[in-house]
Formats: sequence, C-alpha cells, structure tokens
Amino acid sequence: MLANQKALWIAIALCLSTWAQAQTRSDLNSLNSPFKLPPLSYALNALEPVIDQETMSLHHGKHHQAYVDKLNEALGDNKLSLLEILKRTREFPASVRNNGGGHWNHAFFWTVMSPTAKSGTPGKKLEADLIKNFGSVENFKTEFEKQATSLFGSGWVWLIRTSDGRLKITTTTNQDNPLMDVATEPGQPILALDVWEHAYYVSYRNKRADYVKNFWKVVNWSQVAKYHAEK
Ligand code: MN3
Repeated sequence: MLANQKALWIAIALCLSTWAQAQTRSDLNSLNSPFKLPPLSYALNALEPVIDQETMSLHHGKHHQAYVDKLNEALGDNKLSLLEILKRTREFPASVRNNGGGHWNHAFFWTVMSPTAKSGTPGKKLEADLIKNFGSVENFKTEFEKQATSLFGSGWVWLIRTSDGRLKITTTTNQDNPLMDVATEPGQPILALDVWEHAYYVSYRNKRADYVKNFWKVVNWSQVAKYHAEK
C-alpha cells in the first residue's frame, strides 16, 4: 500500500515536472479531451511586482479553470485534441470556440512568463529574426505594445510565424487565436499577451499601457525562443 502510494506520487510529480518543462507548441496542441488545468511552473507570487499574486490566483485558478470546465462540458463525448478543436471551431457551438481558445491561450501564456530574474534575452536566432522582420528588438517591442494598447475591448496580442516564414504581430478578440480555422491572420504562435482586463486590473486598474510595458520584465525568452525554433 505504502509502496503503491509512493509510486503514485512519483508518477504525479513526473507528470507535473514534464508539463513544466515540456513546452513545445505541439505538446499543447496534442493534449486530448477531457482537458485539465495545467499547473504553473512557478509560484503564484513569482511574477510580482509585474503581475500580483491575487491576479495570478484568480486568472489561473478561476478564469482558466472555468475555460477548461466549460470546454469539457461543451464537448460532451467528443474526443478531440486541442488543435483539432481549434481547426474545427466552425463545426461547433460558440462555447467550444470561446473555451477551447481560452484553454489554449492561457496554457500557452503561462509558459511565456517566468520570474523576473530568469527572464533573460531572446537569444541569437530569435533576435536575428526579430531584427530581420522589425528592424530591431526595440522596434518589435514598440509595435507589440502599440497593438496591445490599441486593441479595443478584450483579446490577445501575438507574435506569430506566418506560413511564408515571416514574423508578424497580430491581435485577436475574445479568446480567438491564430491557430483557429476562423483566424483572419493565421500563424504559429511564438509569444502571447493577454490584454483582457482580468489580466491586469487588480494592480494596474485602467492603465493597460503600464501592464504591457512591464510585461517584458517577465517574458521567458528561453521558452519563447523554443516556440520560435519549432516549425
Ligand atoms: Mn485571461
């Protein structure tokens, strides 16, 4: 009994640590229903002062959990991978599009952030590609911030790779994302920022621009570089 329990805990710990390191886009895409809330790979207060603990607790534990629960409910007996859902949102009720996007977007978003001290730099390959596509890393950041602050209402800002290999900054409304069949600017996500008010209102109130500017302090560049390296 005790040995079994120990084995179980080791298995759980392995699953958790696998998720924490796993991160490739295809790992996320190939998750199958019924879906589960992925654990964070850092503490709820680890992103302070950029993102406060209360925001992280609500955002991960309540908002993201609700997307997962409602997605499972909406899918019923349909057994699909997350990518299959995103590619077929037209076939499903709006709740699948909204909550499927909500689950993918947040699961991705948590991984592109890390505690301040570890955030690092884009690395040579991503940096070179940013310079090629935007002129400089600073120009890229300025353009990303501009789109993040000018997006009306709730949505997301993305750095994507388009099918012709260019890097591009795009926005989506609500919980849509560039992988969806309904995306007007499709591409492979490399970086994402949630600009729904629930992502920043506790600390920043109506000052979205301050939240967006501070976001760079917690960007997990080594993970973003992994997404960039992935085709
Ligand atoms: Mn959110």
